[in-house]
Order: sequence, then C-alpha cells, then structure tokens
Amino acid sequence: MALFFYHGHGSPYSWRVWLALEQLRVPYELKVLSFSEGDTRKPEFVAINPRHTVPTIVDDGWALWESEAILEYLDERFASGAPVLYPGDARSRARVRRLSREAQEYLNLQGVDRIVDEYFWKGDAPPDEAKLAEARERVATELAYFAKELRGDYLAGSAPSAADLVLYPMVAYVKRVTQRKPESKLTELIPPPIAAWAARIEAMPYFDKTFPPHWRG
Ligand SMILES: N[C@@H](CCC(=O)N[C@@H](CS)C(=O)NCC(=O)O)C(=O)O
Repeated sequence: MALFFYHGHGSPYSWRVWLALEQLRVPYELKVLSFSEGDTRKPEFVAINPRHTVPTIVDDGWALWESEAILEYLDERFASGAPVLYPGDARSRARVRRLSREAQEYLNLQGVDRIVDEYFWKGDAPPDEAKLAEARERVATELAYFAKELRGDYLAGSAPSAADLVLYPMVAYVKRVTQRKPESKLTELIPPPIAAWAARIEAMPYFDKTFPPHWRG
C-alpha cells in the first residue's frame, strides 16, 4: 500500500516532511489539504489525525502526525543502510535533534512566528514596533548561531540532515515576509553562510515542487 502524505502549502512543519520524503526517495502519494477550505477540520481528516494538523502520513494504513516524529520514523523506516536525516553516532544524532529543537523553539517560536503574527494576524491593527524589534533581534541572534553550527555544506556534514530540513522553511519565511513587507528588511538578517546554505537546499532537484505555489510571483 502507498504512503499518503497530507500536506498544506505554506506550513513550515509540513514542508520539512516533504523535503525529507524527497531526500529519502520515499514513494508517496501527495494529498494537499486547503486551510482556507477548512480541510484539516473535516471529519474524514480528523478521523485520521484527531489533532487535525499537517503534516500527517499514513503508511500502510498506519497514521502518524507531529513533524519531528515523522522525520525520525521516515529515517528509521526508509533510509537504506545508515541513517540519512539523523546521521552518525549517538552524539551526532543527538546534536541533530538538539539543532532541530533549537530552530523550532528559538528561531521559530520566539522570532519568525512573532513577526508573522505582528504583520499578518492582527487584522487592521498596526504591528507593535517594540514586539517586532524584539523578535527581529531574536531572528538575527539565532541565524548567526546557526551559521556557526554549519559543519561543511550543511548542519551535519555534506548532506541535509533533519535539522537542515527543520531550519530551511524558517529561513524561507524570513524571505517571504520581506517579499510581502519590504519595510521589514528581514533578509538583511541572514548571514552569508546561511544564505549560501539556503541556496544549496533550493538547488536540490526536488526543491521546486515543494515550494508553496501561492508564494510564487
Ligand atoms: N507540532 C506540529 C504542528 C503542526 C501544525 O501546527 N500544523 C498547522 C499548519 S502550520 C495545521 O495543520 N493547522 C490546521 C489545524 O490546526 O486545523 C508539527 O510539528 O507537526
């Protein structure tokens, strides 16, 4: 039976799993859910995932949600030979988990998410400049931190690890916010090593099809 991948365009959580499926060359059937149509809340999807979130996978009839759990599962189930997304010995693998958590906790939740909230989720109210400045500072600090964590082309060596796939959509959001709100000048916060790292991920042969279609243009 096929592996079904339930995805929502623009979800950073779901994007990381799509990149992982491609990197691991897992055969899958893509099921795109529309947030605006409320697809995640429809009974047929809630029956699969009671938390009604993407990403969700259904592998041979078995459902799994939570992006980081999915990344670990995919690596254990589909990487042939050695792990790909969590490579190396116990310490290297723990480091990938640490970096993934740090990207989520500090860059995303304390930085990018707060900026997105200020600009896009307040209706007609203007962004709170103090909150923006604080979140901007966090984004700058975290991007500089991750630049120092590069080990060769990627965070864990010569191929993207789970940590790279978790981090990438956040950097894409930094670019997307700047595209929609040029006054934010967020891309100025991306240090050259992270810009070059992002360009390497964007050059992956599978990257283009994972790019949110509504972000183009
Ligand atoms: N912790 C979850 C977060 C997933 C999540 O929040 N997904 C959002 C999109 S970014 C979603 O599916 N929201 C739809 C809903 O809650 O109905 C993960 O890592 O997978």
